[in-house]
Amino acid sequence: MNYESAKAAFADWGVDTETALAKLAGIPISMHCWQGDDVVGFEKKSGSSGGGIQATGSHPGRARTPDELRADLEFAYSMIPGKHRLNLHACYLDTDQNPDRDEIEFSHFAPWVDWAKDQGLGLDFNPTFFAHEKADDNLTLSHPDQAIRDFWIEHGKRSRDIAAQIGAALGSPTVNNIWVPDGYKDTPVDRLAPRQRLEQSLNAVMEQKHNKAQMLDAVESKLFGIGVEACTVGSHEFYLGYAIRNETLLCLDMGHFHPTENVADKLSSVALSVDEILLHVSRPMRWDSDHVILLDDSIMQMAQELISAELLDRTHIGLDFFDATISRTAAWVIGTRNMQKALLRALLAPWTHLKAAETSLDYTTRLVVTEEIKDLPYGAVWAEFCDRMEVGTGKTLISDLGHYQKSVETRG
Ligand code: RNT
Ligand code: ZN
Repeated sequence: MNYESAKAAFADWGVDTETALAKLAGIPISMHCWQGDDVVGFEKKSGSSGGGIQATGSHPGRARTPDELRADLEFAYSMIPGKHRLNLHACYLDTDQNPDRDEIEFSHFAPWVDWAKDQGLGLDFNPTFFAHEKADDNLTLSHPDQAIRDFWIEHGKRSRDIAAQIGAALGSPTVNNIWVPDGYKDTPVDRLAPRQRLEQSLNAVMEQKHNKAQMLDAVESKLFGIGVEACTVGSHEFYLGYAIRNETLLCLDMGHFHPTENVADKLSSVALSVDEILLHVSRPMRWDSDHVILLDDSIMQMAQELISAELLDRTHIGLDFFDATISRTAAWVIGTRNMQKALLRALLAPWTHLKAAETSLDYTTRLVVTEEIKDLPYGAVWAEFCDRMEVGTGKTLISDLGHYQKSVETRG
């Protein structure tokens, strides 16, 4: 079906495809740097990520340097319609120096900022509280040893400063998201003390107030990770309370809840208590396995909530997955486009009609409509969007992704 017929099909339902396309073009997705190199980073030391997260697979082409990662990102962004953001982790610094985590400075990230400026991208940031000898016990900000806590507090403070400077340099607020792996493999006898320590450490990290036009604080909860199955110090309840009391953003990672929980359902509730939300859109499979996101029900429900509850203006959409068994650039492109496709579908839904049916308790109409609109020609509208944004679809996309992948396979 061509775009004009698709436009007419949606118009029949009272939906204007042009409005939807214009809205979609203005929704930035924060693409995570760590899909490009399997969460390794560029510190001058070797080692795996630790902290209960792990990229598995050995597909050729992993980016080994900041230049390689930037080249891969440029390619990926060229395959994704619209203007987006990059989510950097502190361990992705770009410098000849070898600062420890408590020594990082803005200058270590300046090449990223120059590049982002050049590319017209916004940047987000994350302190890295894992893959370090002082995190080997899976305890950082909640560690019983004050010296270890102080080390990580310094890292957290510096990250916020760096994020604020990045935001100032780019003229767009940098979301600085704190996730710590802290937890216990086996049942702790005291769950309160580590949570009190985490809270005190976070307070120390956040002590300095920053201009919200430059930096926004976010905190990310988790149910469990590998090696911390019995208790995660920064649980959902912990951070929900923390975010409300301290007026930070709350980060909801879709892999950080019980598998039967519907993370989309949390948005509207959380939105009543916090001003802004950060999403880590991900795909858990049995656990926090961080698979590339599909255009599946969980992602579409998330997009529906954002549109139906009008939460787009207060939600920062970030992605969080890492798959090393496939082309890493393709993983970025497929996942980011799927998030956009889900948003497009939600933008094309006849919300007024659906909400009117629901308010009048006419659940039959609601069900007929939600099921009938599944047959509408979303593909033609998406193809038009890609066309206008000068990015390929279908076979062109497949061959472009394939060509690029071939070009990086000699990396070794
Ligand atoms: C880990 C969290 C966290 C990380 C990144 C690398 O379970 O989801 O967001 O994936 O910080
Ligand atoms: Zn996450």
